[in-house]
Amino acid sequence: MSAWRTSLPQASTAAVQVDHAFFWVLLISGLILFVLLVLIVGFVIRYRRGSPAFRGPLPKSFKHELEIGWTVATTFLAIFIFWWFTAGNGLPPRAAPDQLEVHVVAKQWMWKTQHPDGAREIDALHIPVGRQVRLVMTSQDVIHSFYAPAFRLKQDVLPGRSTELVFTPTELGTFELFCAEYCGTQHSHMKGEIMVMTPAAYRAWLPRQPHGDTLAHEGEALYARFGCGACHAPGSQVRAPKLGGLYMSTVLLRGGASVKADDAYLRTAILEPRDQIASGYDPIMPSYGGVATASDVEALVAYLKTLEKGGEP
Ligand code: HEC
Ligand SMILES: [Cu+2]
Repeated sequence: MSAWRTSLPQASTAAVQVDHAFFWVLLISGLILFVLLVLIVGFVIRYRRGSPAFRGPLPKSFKHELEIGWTVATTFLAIFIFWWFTAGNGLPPRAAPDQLEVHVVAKQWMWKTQHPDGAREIDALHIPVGRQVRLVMTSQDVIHSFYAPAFRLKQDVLPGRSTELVFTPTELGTFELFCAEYCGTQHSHMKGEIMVMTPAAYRAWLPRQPHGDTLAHEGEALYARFGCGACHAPGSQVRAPKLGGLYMSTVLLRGGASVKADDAYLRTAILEPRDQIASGYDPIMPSYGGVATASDVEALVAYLKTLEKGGEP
């Protein structure tokens, strides 16, 4: 939209949509405000003290249809605006095939990010322009909020749960990242930078970063440390489902319902196994909610996602 420019850069596809919607809602609200103001001023003048204007019961010619009409019309207008925001801007965009998944862990008082190949950053996020990014975020302590105004992104980051943001950066440059949820004394210092680079610069940048282990690798070690294999290994004495090829398959649950084993399902299966019990198995899996940290769970999920059918751990 060229007619509407804020002082903030519009650095993502979402930014354009948000500004567009904001502009129209502002315009509609402004028009309604204007009409009301004109009426108020008009009535104030017309019915001022001492004016001879008629003050008795409503004149016969007044149509109730008029009153019903504007009430219904503005109600539908409000519902339309609600629908417009939720349908257009509330849902995450479709996943692109080359989507870049970056894991974000917030803690008092920093942002830690990790790229798919294990590259790690603190208070910084480098991403290539034009490629869809999916941030999978969780907190190690209290509630934080990932807030990047130039991209019109804001999402709470919660302990024990993960939340996501999907966006496509469209402009090169360095943009601000804030925490938008009061999270302790250093909250206002919990800032970072989002650097949008050309794809070539990103490819060159990646290998020069300090690399942690890749998430999946880390998850494999945790899988051993937590003893998941004691039940899930093919030779185990305990009856537990095989985890190879589980990701994105359809799981039949006790009670007859079925669910797609997406990221959220895997996370819940580890944190709250009793929430959704696989059909044909006893609910004997212990909850790892108190044992595994937020980043442990992300690593375990990343590992489970790499397991192919038949390739049991
Ligand atoms: C004491 C045995 C036991 C241990 C230890 C155990 N599990 Fe489980 N797990 C089960 C059983 C039994 C089920 C099936 C019932 C259910 O859904 O809770 C299950 C279900 C699951 C599921 C869902 C599978 C499906 O087909 O829907 C996942 C994912 C999973 N476990 C991962 C893990 C991970 C990761 C660990 C280690 C951190 C682990 N489990 C440790 C017994 C265990
Ligand atoms: Cu914070």
